[in-house]
Amino acid sequence: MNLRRIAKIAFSSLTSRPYPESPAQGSAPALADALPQGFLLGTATASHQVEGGNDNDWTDWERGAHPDGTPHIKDRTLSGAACDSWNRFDDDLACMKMLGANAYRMSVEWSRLEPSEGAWNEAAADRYLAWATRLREAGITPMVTLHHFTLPRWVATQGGWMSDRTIDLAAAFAGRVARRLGGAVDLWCTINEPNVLMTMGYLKGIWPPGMRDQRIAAGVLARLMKAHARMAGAVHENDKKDADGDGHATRIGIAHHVRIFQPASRSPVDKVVSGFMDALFNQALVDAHLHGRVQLTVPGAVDIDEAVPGLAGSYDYLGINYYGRDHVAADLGDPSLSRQFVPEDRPVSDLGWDIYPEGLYLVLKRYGSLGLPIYVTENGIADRSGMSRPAFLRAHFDALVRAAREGVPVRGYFHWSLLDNFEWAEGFEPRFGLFRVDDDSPDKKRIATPAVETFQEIARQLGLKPEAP
Ligand code: IFM
Repeated sequence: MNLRRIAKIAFSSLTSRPYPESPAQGSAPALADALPQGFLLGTATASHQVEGGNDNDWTDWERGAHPDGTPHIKDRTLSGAACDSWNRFDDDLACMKMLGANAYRMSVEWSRLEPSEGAWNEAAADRYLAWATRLREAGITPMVTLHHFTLPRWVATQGGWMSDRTIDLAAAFAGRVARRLGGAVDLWCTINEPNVLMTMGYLKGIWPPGMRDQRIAAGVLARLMKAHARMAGAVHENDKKDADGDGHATRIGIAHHVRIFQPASRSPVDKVVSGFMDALFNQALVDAHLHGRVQLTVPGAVDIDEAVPGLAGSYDYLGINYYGRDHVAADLGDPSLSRQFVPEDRPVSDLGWDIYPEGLYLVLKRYGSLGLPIYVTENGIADRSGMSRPAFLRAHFDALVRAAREGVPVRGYFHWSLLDNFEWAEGFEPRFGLFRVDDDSPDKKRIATPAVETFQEIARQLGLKPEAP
């Protein structure tokens, strides 16, 4: 056991200040002055959640049930045709233009591009390249994520992220995509939310492959970090084309889900447990870039401290996915030694997530001095009525602007999501889209929610020009 590290985390948890509830008051800053030239304002999606017709490790999982009989997907929906974005790029592009967005974060589906080992689907690669090219022509910068939770079946059956071989396979895939799309793409993201993938798939068993094992989970997170380093290297090697002529052919980072872990009480035990959650979930991925080591510690269970070649300095930017806050109470009966909850008096989303815009400001301030540009690669709310999203978007964007004003090098904001889509184990019930997708209409009509206007206002304040529908 690494006692020094354990003592360090415990000490800093006990001495850190409590999180404030609400922002310091001040006048709303003028956006164009606060944010840098070229600030990216966009939306984000992921292939499996929007494209439809995918066949990967989720496809079987969606049909299955947990040992106690509860279905893997809460509302029993299948991703199926999803938003049919695979066939409706024109509609999606029209939505982006209507928003006035100048960026779009999308992912490419490994199982589509490489349906079996070594086989390459040129037609699918052509389509992704055409999308990236069309985005660019429309003045919309594409950010391409290479791995957003799903694995081809043939990778999953070889052990997926429990096997070291997947690191080699993912690096080869990344290099190939970079060669193919590099002429239109400069901004890349290796892996979406390694910490969430670890938690849901290997600690809680809610996602494939349904494991619940702390040691396996930690091993998976370590492997994802190694894969990130190799994938980033492969993309730099294979994408030498500077699509926008800004002198950078490739900028690659990671989309890191950062949460606020608020001790549930002033008890030192709650504070220390929150500190360990923070160290494992939030800080480990940032330290990996700073020190080139994967360091994961859960007292009594996990103790990984390993130097990884290529990891130090492997982020050209830090992507932050921010959704909110958990209150954390010690619970020695739980494998994570804690219980996370949201107090009853808090405003919450349809998924019961704490709406805490101040947290975005705090997270940006926390990571603002790493010397890395920061993109908010995701931020959004499950809001079926669409009535809470405008205030959510405005409050979070204000938090971002406040951090930028105070010197944080924040270079972009991507709202999750462009469209209502397949929300993994929750199915289609939660709605995150700026645009609702009408499943009853034959052409899956995209319908603007009230937050489209909020987004357009922000776009106009940045000098962008939303188009009439
Ligand atoms: O839908 C997900 C996305 O795939 C990853 N980040 C969080 C979103 C909302 O849960």
